[in-house]
Amino acid sequence: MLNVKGLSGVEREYIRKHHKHEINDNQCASFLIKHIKAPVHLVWSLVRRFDQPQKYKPFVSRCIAQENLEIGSLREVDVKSGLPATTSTERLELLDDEQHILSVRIIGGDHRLRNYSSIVSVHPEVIEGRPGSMVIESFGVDVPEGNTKDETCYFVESLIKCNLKSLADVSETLAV
Ligand code: A9S
Repeated sequence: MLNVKGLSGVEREYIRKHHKHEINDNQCASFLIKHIKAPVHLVWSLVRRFDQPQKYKPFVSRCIAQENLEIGSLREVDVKSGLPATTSTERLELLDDEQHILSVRIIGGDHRLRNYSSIVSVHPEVIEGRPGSMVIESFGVDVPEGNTKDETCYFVESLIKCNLKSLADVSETLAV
């Protein structure tokens, strides 16, 4: 999976190191990379807020979570109308403020993403001579009954693409 075209050695190394997903045969996994013209501390300050995904995720209408961000904390995410779900229950798996890595597992909700697990890592890089961030988001998920791996990957990747575009917009607006 890692010798996909267009990955730099650095990107491949970050993915190999931080984006491991145990995938079985009825699951699919993929990853997306977004280069953001804002420093890591700013991008990470948005990504790390497990209790407030609506800070940058456009589909989220409301989130109820315990205030103290601990491993095992749960959040109840309500999503906007027009999506194939209304709510999702999610568990904080990892929040590493040193290496800037967040991992979340979806454990419930009225949607079709079963055993969904995601990892987001934020890495410093220089973009146009200025401090920037490389954000890598990977996931693993069950392929729902009646769907193919490609359809499932395409569906999830398109949602994550929207989230990462919004993260870039919010971060770059704050960075000016
Ligand atoms: O929110 C994320 O980080 C990623 C995804 C794929 C979330 C998807 C979603 O919230 C919908 C947008 C509602 C789509 C869930 C949990 C299920 C969906 O079908």
